[in-house]
Amino acid sequence: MKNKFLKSIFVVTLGCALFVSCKPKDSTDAVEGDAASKVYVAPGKYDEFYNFVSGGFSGQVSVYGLPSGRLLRVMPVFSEDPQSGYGYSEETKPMLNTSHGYVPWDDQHHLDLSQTNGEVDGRWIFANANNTPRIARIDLKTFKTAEIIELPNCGGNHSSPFITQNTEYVVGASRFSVPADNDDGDVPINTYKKNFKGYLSFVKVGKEGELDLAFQIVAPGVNFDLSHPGKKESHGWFFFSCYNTEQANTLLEVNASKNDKDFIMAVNWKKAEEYIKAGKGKRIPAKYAHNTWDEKTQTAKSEIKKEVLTLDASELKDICYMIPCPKSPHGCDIDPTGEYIVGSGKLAALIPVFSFTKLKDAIAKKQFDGNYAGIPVVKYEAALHGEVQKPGLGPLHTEFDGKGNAYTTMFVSSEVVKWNIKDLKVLDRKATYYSPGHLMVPGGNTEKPFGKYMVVYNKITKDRFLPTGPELAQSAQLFDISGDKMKLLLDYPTIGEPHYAQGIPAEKIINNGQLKYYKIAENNHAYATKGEKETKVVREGNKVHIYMTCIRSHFAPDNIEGIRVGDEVYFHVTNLEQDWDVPHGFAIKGANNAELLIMPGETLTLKWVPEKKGIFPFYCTDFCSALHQEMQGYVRVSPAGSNVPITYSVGTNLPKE
Ligand code: K7E
Ligand code: CUA
Repeated sequence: MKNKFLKSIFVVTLGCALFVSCKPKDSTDAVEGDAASKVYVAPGKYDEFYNFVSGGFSGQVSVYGLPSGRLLRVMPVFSEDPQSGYGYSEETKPMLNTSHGYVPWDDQHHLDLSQTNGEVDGRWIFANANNTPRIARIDLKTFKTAEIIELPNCGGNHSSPFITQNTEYVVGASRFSVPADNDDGDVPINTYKKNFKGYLSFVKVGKEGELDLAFQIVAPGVNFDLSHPGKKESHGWFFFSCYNTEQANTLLEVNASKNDKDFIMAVNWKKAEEYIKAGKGKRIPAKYAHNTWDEKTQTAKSEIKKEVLTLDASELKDICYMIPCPKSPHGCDIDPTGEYIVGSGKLAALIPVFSFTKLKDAIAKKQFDGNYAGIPVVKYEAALHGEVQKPGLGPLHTEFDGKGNAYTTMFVSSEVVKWNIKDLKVLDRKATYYSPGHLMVPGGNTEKPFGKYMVVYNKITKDRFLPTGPELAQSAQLFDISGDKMKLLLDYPTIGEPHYAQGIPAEKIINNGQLKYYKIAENNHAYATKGEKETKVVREGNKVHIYMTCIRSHFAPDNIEGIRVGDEVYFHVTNLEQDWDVPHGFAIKGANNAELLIMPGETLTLKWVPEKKGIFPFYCTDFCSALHQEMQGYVRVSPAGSNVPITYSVGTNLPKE
């Protein structure tokens, strides 16, 4: 008994000791004296950088200012947003359409800003959806999701949406290989090796940003994880990390961790383009949605595409090559010169850095070690520039500062490590709190990084902030990287689960035609009401269209009668304001969807099917003026079949004695 008690004390003490020793000891004094002044942005002053952060399982993208870490906005992309009505208004519902029907949620991991000549240009930001494979384009004039394209033939679009140096292509690929959509997918799961394939998608980006799935490369059924395009000399190539080269279909934590090396797949997409031009592509049936937002009609439409052009990587011998990479690589990052390819093996004790020049040489001299599923495997040493020795444990992602240095997050040892790209020497290491995933230097994956700040996105927060029950926010940590040593400046919580992020000098977005409001004269919405005189209520069978306007501080009409139980009522609400920052909201009692948040000059539609008779108040939800609380109205709902006539008015339906 006594013995047992002692034993348990011993276990507790040992446990504590372990816990304490795991926790970096300088957790609070890691911040140096002048940190506060470096992140202080005085009231009314702007931040220096925009920071776009993926929302992970929130499906959205959030926007922060740097260096303050202030949250500026959350932009709805792949998930419904009751706050703005995204996914609830009739105009926006088609944005979330897929070949599986309406999908109101996704898991959003990576972002990439559009580039011109290898530099971020502030036009668009692209976002991936991991679960139901999609790529979105967000317009940075309006901070609105402008387009979403679904990717057929794949599962888990993770290594996406990385883009080439002039935004020629944005890519995607299967993390979860599956049988192609048009193949018979009703096969035993343990026929993985025979029936499951990986598909790499090359989505062409047009002048106005329009997305078009140009072609897909059929690749072996492995897990494609991350990717990055070549730059400068290596422009024309794309590099994808892949794991599960064991092709396991169960218990991957064991069965996909057997091989000593997996691969980075190098794809010569310029060559692939040539094959497409030469007619080597094969059209196969596929079904995928392409959703576009039309600024003129302020309405989205969804189109289902039926075909895709494919190239087979094992038949066309010179578009894909495998570079062996230890061990279950995750991040695949290319330095600003385009010469160095960094693979981060989650289970590797070193970081391999490959040379593009050597890779090209090795391919020319056929220095191969056989092939993998018909794709030539380049000899490891032949492509290797060198290895970073003892960088830390669990390397995940690498960014660059443009001054010859790389920064790699170490998930297991909870630190970020700075090293020199040429001589591969570790220069500095700093603890992070805790278990970092991605990190971000503004422009850090382009040819021109702005190497002043670095943000590390941590997976585990534990004791960093006031506790909020079992669920804790994840956290970002801002570092100053302008000197030789990294300096921790700030911790701040984030929305959803942040994975990758992007940063850009604020003026590149501010000076790129930011929209302050929609011009009412240019509003070509099918149900726009451009002045109060045009307001009306029109019954078409059991459909009722309400052409409504709002302006400080009333709706027109605000008294509506003659609606019947079971009617499909469409409130088409136009905000007549022509001034920055004067949205109005619209909500009605009992509506089983959301509110509308209508920007100045915009029209949005809420569908409402009343299920009971009675009086239903509606009101403005956004505090817009001193008389905001007066901004309200009533709808009278009569029983089905009632003959109460349609009437509507504002200001004239005066009290009866
Ligand atoms: Cu490392 Cu999905 Cu980019 Cu998260 S992934 S961390
Ligand atoms: Cu309009 Cu409050």
